[in-house]
Amino acid sequence: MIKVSAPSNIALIKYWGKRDRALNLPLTSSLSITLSSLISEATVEESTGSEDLWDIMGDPSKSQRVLAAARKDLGDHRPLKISIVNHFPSGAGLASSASSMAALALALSQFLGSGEVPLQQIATWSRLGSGSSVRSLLPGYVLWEAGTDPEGKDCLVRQLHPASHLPLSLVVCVVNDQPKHIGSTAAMERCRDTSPIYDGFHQRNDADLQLAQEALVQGDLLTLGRVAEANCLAMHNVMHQAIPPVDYFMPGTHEAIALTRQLRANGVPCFFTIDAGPNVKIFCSPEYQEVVSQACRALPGLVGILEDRLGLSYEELLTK
Ligand code: 2P0
Repeated sequence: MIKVSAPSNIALIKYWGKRDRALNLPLTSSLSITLSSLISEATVEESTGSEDLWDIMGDPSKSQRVLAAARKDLGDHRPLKISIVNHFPSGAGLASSASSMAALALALSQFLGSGEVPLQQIATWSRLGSGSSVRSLLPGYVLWEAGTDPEGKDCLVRQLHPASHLPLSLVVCVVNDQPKHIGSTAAMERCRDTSPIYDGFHQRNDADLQLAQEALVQGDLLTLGRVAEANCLAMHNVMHQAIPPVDYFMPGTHEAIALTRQLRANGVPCFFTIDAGPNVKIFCSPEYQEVVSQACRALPGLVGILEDRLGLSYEELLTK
């Protein structure tokens, strides 16, 4: 039996559109931070019956795509028993599909491939379950390159910097911990088909990504935070202009955005980002985590707060 865990990741420059749906290839590159404690755990063992047994929350189709890809590459078709547990709310825009698909792909690489499978190949399996999951395979600041190859040969994931380069803490304002009303894939497709600013969002990607990468090299959190906020709001504008609109925001979302701006005006350098859900992730240097978290506790529209940090090394990621 193999048990592997993988952390969630949060994009600072977002992935919001595919160039190939079947292969889950992104239109543009994205940049993320890999967390430490918001994790999913995948267990793989041989099934005693003649069919695969699944013990996972929700629809197994994403996991089945990951398993099919691993089996095809490794030629091992033994029936398996697979369970996946998310140690934080699932399907609520906290990237549980990213951590769970990354954990599953890693577990399969160990169980079926004896740990000998190259990272980019594991990423290919994981990507078929959830595009953004490839970024959870590496710690620190991670770049997922879109590439142009129709089969995705140059759609690669790589670490830009370890977490220690620019340590960050994260305070997640949980506005709603229930599964979202529309999944990411369907929401991206509605945006592609109906939002007049979908193409514009992807055209600005290069500039945002370059600015973010330069800011990272300089250790310039202010510039990184500003471009991350702008990129996040641009992505949500794309959604808000879709027909019908994809609107993940709730009253607590607006409260947390306003609080972040107010804290910043009061000298606390913190920044927000929001994914496909209403929950707001506020990031800051570790020394400001407590003041941010205290301020968030006073917001009436939240159902909870989660705290995490960047911090895993390669070794921790693989052994956690
Ligand atoms: C991201 N999100 O870059 C963006 C920002 C949500 C908002 O990647 O369709 O569940 O399975 O590839 O991986 C959501 O991602 O989507 C996502 P699919 P996935 O983090």
